[in-house]
Amino acid sequence: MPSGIDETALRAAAEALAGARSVVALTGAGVSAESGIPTFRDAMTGLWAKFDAQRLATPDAFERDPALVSRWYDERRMRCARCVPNAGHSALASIERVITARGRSFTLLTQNVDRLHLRAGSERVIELHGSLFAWRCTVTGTKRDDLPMPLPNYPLQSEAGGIYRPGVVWFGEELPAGAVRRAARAVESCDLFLSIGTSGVVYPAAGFIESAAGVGARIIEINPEPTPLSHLATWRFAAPSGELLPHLFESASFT
Ligand code: BV8
Repeated sequence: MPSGIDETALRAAAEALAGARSVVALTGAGVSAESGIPTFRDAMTGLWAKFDAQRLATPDAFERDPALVSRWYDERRMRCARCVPNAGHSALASIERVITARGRSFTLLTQNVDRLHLRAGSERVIELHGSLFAWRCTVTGTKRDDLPMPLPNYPLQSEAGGIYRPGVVWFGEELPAGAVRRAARAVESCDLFLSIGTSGVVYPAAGFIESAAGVGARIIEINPEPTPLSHLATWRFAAPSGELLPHLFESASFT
C-alpha cells in the first residue's frame, strides 16, 4: 500500500468502483510516468530543453519547422515503443474486463498519445489527442501507422507530394469530433469518474471531469499532486497511479 493512503477511504472508493453502473476513466501523462515516459510538462530535457512543449505541439511550429517538429515526434514515438505498460495500465485493463463482464459500462478516455493502454489490453479506449504511432499526409489526410522507425528523413515526403505530420491533436486544433461525442456520451451517463495522472489544465479533456461532477458522478482523483479540479473529487489519493490502481482493483469486491 502506498504510504500515507487512508485505507478507509480506499475501501470506500473500491466499493464505489465495485458497485458502479457506468464508469469513465480519464488518464493523463502521469499514468505513463512509471513506464519511463516523461510527463508532458517534464518532457523537455536534453536536446529539447530549450523548447516549450506547448509551443512545439502546435500547427504553427510544424509550419515553421516541419523537420524539427517531425524529429521531436519521431524521437518520442521511438521512446514510447521501447517502454512497456506499467501496473497502473494493467489494473485499468483488469477493471475494464471485470466491469464489462458484469454487463456494466466502462470507458477509458486518454490524453496520452503513447498507446500504452492498448498495449496493456484496454479495449474501450478513446484517444482524445491521437497517437504518436499515426502519421497523416498533409495533402490527402491519409493515415499511416506503419512508417519506419526512425523516419528516413525529417520531414518525410508523402506519396501525394505532401509531407507526413504527426497524427496527434496540437494546441489550437479541434479534437476529433467523433471522439469528443463518444466521450461526452459516456460521461453523461456515468456514476463514477476516475481522473488519473492528469494535471487537469488542458481543455476540452479536463472539462470531462467537470461534466462528470455536473451529472452527479462520484470522482476519484489519483495524482501525487493536487490539481485545479481536486475540489471536485469525492476521494483523492496522493499516490503514483502504478501503485494505487492495483490496490484499488484488489480492494473492490465485484459481485
Ligand atoms: C482546442 C498531443 C478548440 C500533442 C496535447 C489558445 C489558443 C488555442 C487553444 C487554447 C488557447 N487557450 C486555451 C486553449 C485551449 C487549449 C488548452 O487547453 N490550453 C491549456 C494549456 C490552457 N486546448 C487546445 O488547444 C485543444 N484544442 O481547444 O480546440 C480550439 C481551436 C482553436 C482555437 C481555440 C480553441 C487541444 C488540446 C490538445 C493538445 N495536445 N497532446 C502532444 O502530445 O505533443 S495536450 C498534452 O498536454 C497532453 O496530451 C496532455 O493532454 C496535456 C498535458 O496534460 P497531462 O496529461 O495532464 O500531463 P501533465 O504533464 O500536464 O501532467 C501530468 C500529471 O501527472 C501531473 O499532474 C503530475 O502530478 C501527475 N503525475 C506524475 N507522476 C504520476 C502522476 N500521476 C499519477 N501517477 C504518477 N506516477
